[in-house]
Amino acid sequence: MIAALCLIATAHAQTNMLWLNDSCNVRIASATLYSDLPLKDATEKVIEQEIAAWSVDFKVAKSPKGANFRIKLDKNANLGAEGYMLMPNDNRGYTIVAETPAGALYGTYAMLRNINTAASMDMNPQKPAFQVRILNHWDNPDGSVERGYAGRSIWFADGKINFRSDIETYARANASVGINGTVIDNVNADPKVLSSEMLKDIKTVADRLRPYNIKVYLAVNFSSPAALGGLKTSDPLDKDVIDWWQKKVDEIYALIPDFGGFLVKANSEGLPGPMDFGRTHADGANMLAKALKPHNGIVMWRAFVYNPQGGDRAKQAYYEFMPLDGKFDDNVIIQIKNGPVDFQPREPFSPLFGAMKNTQTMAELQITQEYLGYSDHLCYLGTMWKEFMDYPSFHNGKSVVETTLNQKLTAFSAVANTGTMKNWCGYVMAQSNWYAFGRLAWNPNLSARAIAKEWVMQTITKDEKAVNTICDIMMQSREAVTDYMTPLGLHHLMGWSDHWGPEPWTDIPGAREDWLPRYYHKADKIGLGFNRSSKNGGSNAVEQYQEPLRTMYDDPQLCPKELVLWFHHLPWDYYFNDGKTLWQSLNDHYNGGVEQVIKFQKTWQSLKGSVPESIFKEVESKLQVQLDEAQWWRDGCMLYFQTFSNMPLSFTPKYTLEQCKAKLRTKAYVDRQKD
Ligand code: GCW
Repeated sequence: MIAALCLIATAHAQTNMLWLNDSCNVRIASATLYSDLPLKDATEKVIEQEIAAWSVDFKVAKSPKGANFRIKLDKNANLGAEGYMLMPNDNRGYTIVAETPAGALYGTYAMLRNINTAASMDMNPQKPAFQVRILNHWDNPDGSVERGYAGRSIWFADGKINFRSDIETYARANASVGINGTVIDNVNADPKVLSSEMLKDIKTVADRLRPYNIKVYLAVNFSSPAALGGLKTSDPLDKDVIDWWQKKVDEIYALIPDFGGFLVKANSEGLPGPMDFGRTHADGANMLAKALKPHNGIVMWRAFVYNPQGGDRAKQAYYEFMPLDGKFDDNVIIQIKNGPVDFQPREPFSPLFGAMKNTQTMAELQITQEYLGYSDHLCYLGTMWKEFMDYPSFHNGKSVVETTLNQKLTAFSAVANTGTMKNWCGYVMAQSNWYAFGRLAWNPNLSARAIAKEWVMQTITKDEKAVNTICDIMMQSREAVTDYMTPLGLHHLMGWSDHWGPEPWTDIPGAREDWLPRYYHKADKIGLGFNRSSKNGGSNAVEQYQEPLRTMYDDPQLCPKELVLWFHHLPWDYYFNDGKTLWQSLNDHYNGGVEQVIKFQKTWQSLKGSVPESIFKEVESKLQVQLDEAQWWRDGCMLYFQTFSNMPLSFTPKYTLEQCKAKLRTKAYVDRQKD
C-alpha cells in the first residue's frame, strides 16, 4: 500500500516544525482528496492543508472516482466524537472513516504518521482512551514561564495575549498526537486572566485552535471575585460570589462557546482557596462546577496540597481529599500529580489513585524537566510515565492509569515544556516528551520504545541503525538522570529556588522545613532516608497503599530497591539482598549515572553522518553540559553524605564539596532563563 502511494524522500528543511518537520520525512508523490462534505468546515480545511503539505502534487476531487484519499463521514460508524478508522480503498490509497471532522483529523494524522514511520496501518477502529488530553502551561501574563526552560511564554507578553504567527504549528503538533485541550495560563493564576479585556483576546486564541480540535481552558485564581471583581469576599457559599462566577462564566461562553473549563490550584503553596473561608475543596469545586455545567464545562481541581504543619508531606493530599470522596459534582475531576510529593525523578505513585472510589480522578505529569535537568539533560520521560501508569495499584486489580478510566469524565494532563525558543522546547530531545505525552493520552497501552521510535523517525532520521541507537539512549536516559540525582528513592535534593543543581546541604534561615532537602533525605550519623514505615517512629505513609503494597513498602528487605530511601531510613552499612551496603549502592548509582552519560556521548559520536549535522551538534554539546552537571550532582550529593557516613568514595570526584556549593547561580544558570 505504501509503495502504491509513491513516496519521495525530501530534504525540505523547515524550522520549528517539531516532528512535523518534513526534512526527514517522506512525501506522497500525488494525492487526490475527496471528502464527503464540501470543505467548509474549518477542521476539514485543515485536513486538506495537511495532506497537501505532505504531497508533492495535491488535488481536491469532486467525486470519489480517482481519489486516493477519502474522508468518509459516517454518523453511524460507532467511532465516537473523536475516533476514526483507516481503510484501504480501490484507488490504492486510504479512506478515513469518522463520525466527525475531529475524528477525520486524527485519522489523517495517524495515516501520515504511519506512512512516515513505515508502520503497518492498523485498520481497527481507533478511539482515544481519555476524553480530555490536555497541556497545562505555567505561563504568566507578564510573559514569564514558571519552571519553563525554553524561553518566554508562547501565549502572553507584557500583560497581554501575545498573538504569535506560528500558533498553528503548535496546534498542528498537538492535534497530530491527539492533544485536544490547553490551559494557557499558570496554575499560580493571576486574577487578571479573567478580565474582560483579556478574555476578548483569549477568544482569538480559541478561534485559532478550534480547527485543530483544541479547546482552551483557564487556570483561575480562587479569590478572583474579590481581587478582580471588587467583592468583599471570595467565599464559595456567598451569594454574590456565586453570582460573580456565574456571570463570568456566561461572559466567557458568549465569547468562546466551546470553552473547556477551569483548572484550580487552591489552598496550596500560598494560593487562596475555599478553606480560607472555612469551606472544603468540594464546596469550592462544586460552586465553580455549577456555573460551568449548563455550558458543558468542567473543573479540574488539583490535589497538590500540603502545609508545613500537616506532618509528612507525602501523606497530606490523601488526608485532605479522602474525607471528600463522593462529594464532588460530576463535572469535577481531581487532578493528581503522579507522585505524592512533586514530580521527582522517581516517586511511588500517589496513593490517591484508586483510593477515591466515588470521585473522578486524573493524572498530572510534568513534561517540562523541572527536576530532571531542565532542557539541558537528555531525559526521555516515556519510560517514567509508563512505570507510573502501568504500576499495579491493587485497587480492583487495576493499574494506576486504569483507576482513572471508566469514569463519566476522563482526562490526562501534563505541564508543557514549550517556550519562544526557536525549537519550542529548548532542546530537540525534549520535544520527544511532548510527543510521548500526547501519544500516551490517546493510547496508554503504547510502549515507551514504540513511541520513541515514531518520534525519532519523524524528527531525526529514518536510518534503521541510527533509529535503534537513539532509542537505546532514550530508553536508558531517565534511569541515568535518576542515578546521578536521586537514586534509591531519594528525593527533593535540588537547589532551593531554582530546582536546578544539587543542594542537599541547604539551610535557609526561617524557611519552611518541608521546602528544605534535609526534611526529605534525613542524613545523619546513622544513615539516610525518610522513615515512612509503620515502625520506629515512621510516618506510616505506607498505610495509604493497598495490600500487598503496604507490606512490601513497609519492609526494607521487600521494598523495591529503587524506592527504599523513600520509605526507610537505613544505616550506612545496611546490607541489601544483592550483598551491597547502602553506602556502596549509593556510590554505584551516583557514579553509574555519570558513567552512563559518558556512554551516551560515545554512542552519540557513532551517529556522526547518519543524523542531520545541526541535531548532531546540538546533542553533542548538550551532552557535554549534562556530563558536567551529572558530575556536579554526583559529587555534591556524595561528598555531602560522606560528611555523615565517614566512608570512602569508590570513584574520584571532579569537584570538591566547596566547589559544588559555589557552582550555584553561575552564568550558565542565568543564561538558561533567557529567551
Ligand atoms: O513543582 C512545584 C513547582 C511550582 C509549581 C508547583 C505546582 C506552579 O516548583 O513552581 O507551581 O509545583 O505544581 O503547583
